Amino acid sequence: MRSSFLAAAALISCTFAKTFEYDILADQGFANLKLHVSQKGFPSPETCTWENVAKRREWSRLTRAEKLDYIGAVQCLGRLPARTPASVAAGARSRYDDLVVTHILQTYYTHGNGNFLSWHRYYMWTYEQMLRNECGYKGYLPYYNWAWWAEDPASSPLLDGSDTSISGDGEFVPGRNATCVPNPKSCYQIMVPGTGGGCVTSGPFKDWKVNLGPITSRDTTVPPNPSPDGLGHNPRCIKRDLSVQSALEARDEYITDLIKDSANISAFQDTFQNPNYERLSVHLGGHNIISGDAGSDFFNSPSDPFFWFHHASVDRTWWIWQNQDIDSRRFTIAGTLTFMNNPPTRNATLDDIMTMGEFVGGSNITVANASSTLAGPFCYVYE
Ligand SMILES: *[C@@H]1O[C@H](CO)[C@@H](O)[C@H](O)[C@H]1NC(C)=O
Ligand SMILES: *[C@@H]1O[C@H](CO)[C@@H](O)[C@H](O)[C@H]1NC(C)=O
Ligand SMILES: *[C@@H]1O[C@H](CO)[C@@H](O)[C@H](O)[C@H]1NC(C)=O
Ligand SMILES: *[C@@H]1O[C@H](CO)[C@@H](O)[C@H](O)[C@H]1NC(C)=O
Ligand SMILES: *[C@@H]1O[C@H](CO)[C@@H](O)[C@H](O)[C@H]1NC(C)=O
Ligand SMILES: [Cu+2]
Repeated sequence: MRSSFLAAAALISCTFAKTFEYDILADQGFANLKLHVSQKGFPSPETCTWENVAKRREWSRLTRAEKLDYIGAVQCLGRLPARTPASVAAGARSRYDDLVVTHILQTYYTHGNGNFLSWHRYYMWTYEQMLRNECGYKGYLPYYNWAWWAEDPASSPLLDGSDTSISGDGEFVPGRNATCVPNPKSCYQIMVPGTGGGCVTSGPFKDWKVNLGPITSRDTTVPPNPSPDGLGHNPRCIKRDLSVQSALEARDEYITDLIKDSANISAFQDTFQNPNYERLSVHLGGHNIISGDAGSDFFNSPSDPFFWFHHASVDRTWWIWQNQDIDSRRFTIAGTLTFMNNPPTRNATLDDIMTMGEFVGGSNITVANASSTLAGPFCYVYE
């Protein structure tokens, strides 16, 4: 049987005439995972084996029908009523918004801390389950491979503005200033304006309503939220400002360095997330590929459907890193409970409970439950 790597390399080489080291690491990692399972068994053999494992694929590898199925399911979440009561978030108008609210409410306890990777693994999976169980989606969570499109994200099938994209760039707004990332107080990188700046004008999400935020958007032209916590109703278009500068911060070389040079979970999660004067970090680089209103907002980023494609790649990158050395990288944790340990909190543990909140629903899981994509509630791999 031809290995998936050879098949993938052949496909990639005819599409791009280029092989990405990131994908080679992914394939080596997957081979390690298969060997590990053949020697030591599946982590949860009663619920997850190669017979039923889901395969998450890059958007460009979905057929037209699969893309339309996905897009329709996201729009369905955008139409279904919210379960979050107005007393919690008056701006939550859809089932999709329930997910945004839980991210906003938990931002300080799920980023720059011990459960960033595990909580987002669980969050991505929860969204995937909602698409499937509440909106009839037949496929699995697709991702956006940063490395493939780093030189020109607008040419990616995800962001090209076609009817099988998630809409593309915003309308070009001239005369804008550069802005600091992550913010003017910590100006690690000066981001020049991208090629958009206004509302998306074509594709399936041109009429989508962003209801919540802004909270910490770099786009200061967005009308403020009626509520200071950003949870009030503030309906508006999706604004994007595609940025090659940011996309290049998540290029093959940088992702590969992140995976290869991070000897432990502490180095991996910190290098992944923390900007410095040399590099924006792959996590921030990926978010700011679309920049704009929601795209640059630490709290409200899930309001733009690009979020899920980016964070599926965050999860894939963690999966690749774990697969390089499964025995030592599965049950490992570093960091505290709070963002940059502010305010100071105890160290996170594998027994900590993570929640999607009462209104998204689903059962709580522990950090340990999220230590493998073949264990806990999960059963998937990345192709
Ligand atoms: C750009 O920055 C200059 C100098 O700070 C300021 O005067 C101007 O109003 C800014 N323009 C925009 C569109 O924000
Ligand atoms: C983690 O690895 C980094 C290098 O990637 C190293 O500098 C650091 O000392 C290690 N930390 C621990 C706690 O082992
Ligand atoms: C928390 O973790 C750090 C880094 O691993 C360690 O140095 C420290 O002793 C831990 N604190 C407690 C209270 O266990
Ligand atoms: C889930 O965890 C949250 C926060 O720890 C807690 O408030 C809630 O009661 C838990 N839900 C269930 C069903 O155990
Ligand atoms: C999570 O881990 C706990 C403790 O090991 C276990 O009892 C529970 O079944 C796990 N949950 C899932 C969904 O696998
Ligand atoms: Cu997040």
